[in-house]
Amino acid sequence: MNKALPYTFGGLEKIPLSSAKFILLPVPYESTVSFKPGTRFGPESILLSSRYMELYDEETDSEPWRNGILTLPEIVQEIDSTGKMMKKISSAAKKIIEKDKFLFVLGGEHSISFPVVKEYKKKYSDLKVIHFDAHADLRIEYEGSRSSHACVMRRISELGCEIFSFGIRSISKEEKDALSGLKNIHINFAHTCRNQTLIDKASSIPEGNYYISIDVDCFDPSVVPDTGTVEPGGLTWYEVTGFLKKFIAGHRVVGADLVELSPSNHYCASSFMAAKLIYKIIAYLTAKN
Ligand SMILES: [Mn+2]
Repeated sequence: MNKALPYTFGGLEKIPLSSAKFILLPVPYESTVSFKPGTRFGPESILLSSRYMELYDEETDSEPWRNGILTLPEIVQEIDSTGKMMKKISSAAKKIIEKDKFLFVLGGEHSISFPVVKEYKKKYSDLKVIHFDAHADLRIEYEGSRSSHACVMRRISELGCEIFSFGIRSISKEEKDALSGLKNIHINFAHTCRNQTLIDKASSIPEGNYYISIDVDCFDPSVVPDTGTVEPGGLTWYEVTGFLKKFIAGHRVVGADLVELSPSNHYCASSFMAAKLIYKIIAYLTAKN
């Protein structure tokens, strides 16, 4: 049912699930994208780019791959049924979460975060979400769909998860007005996330079990031009990694995803950035222990 991809993350050799601490699950799902299509090519492009990364991380002076990173076959897209696709993602996520592995999902569009967070929430009842994005993703529905990428954080908030969003610079009046009633959502607009100010915010976030969801459009288009819906005024590499390093050092993170990469054929910086960011997160998580 699932399709093996020609590449593994980092070009690493396949290892048994039992010896892997980090499980990468490619989910090339795309159905509700608003503008530029192509997020279904995201996972493969990340894996291809990741082969050219150094596996030694100079910042943490470590070799994160030695903790065991396994790339699973991709979940084949159900084009005609969103419900069917979400069920497939749920059951794949459940199997990994039950085994106490760190699941890192590679999207695909942002709607795939919902079934994964839902499964994590069953295991960690206090689950909270760190959300990097240009958009609030808080619509009740979008173009007739409640499963759209533009609604994903609204759906997650309905699970009862507290959400901390960073880099937001695109929000509708309706979403903004709804915020006063959505006490579990904390929005940090992009203009309040500049330089050290963003990094300092990491220490004010409460303790708990966290899931990190990174929509690559949180980055400035000069860093990541290849995404579904581009917004100017985004975050830089050092702002995001600086925050994550500090946050991970002081908090318990149990799972993550990186979504909305829509790779171009002419320019590979976005895919290389995505691959490196995933490896950096693994480096920060393993440097802690
Ligand atoms: Mn998003």
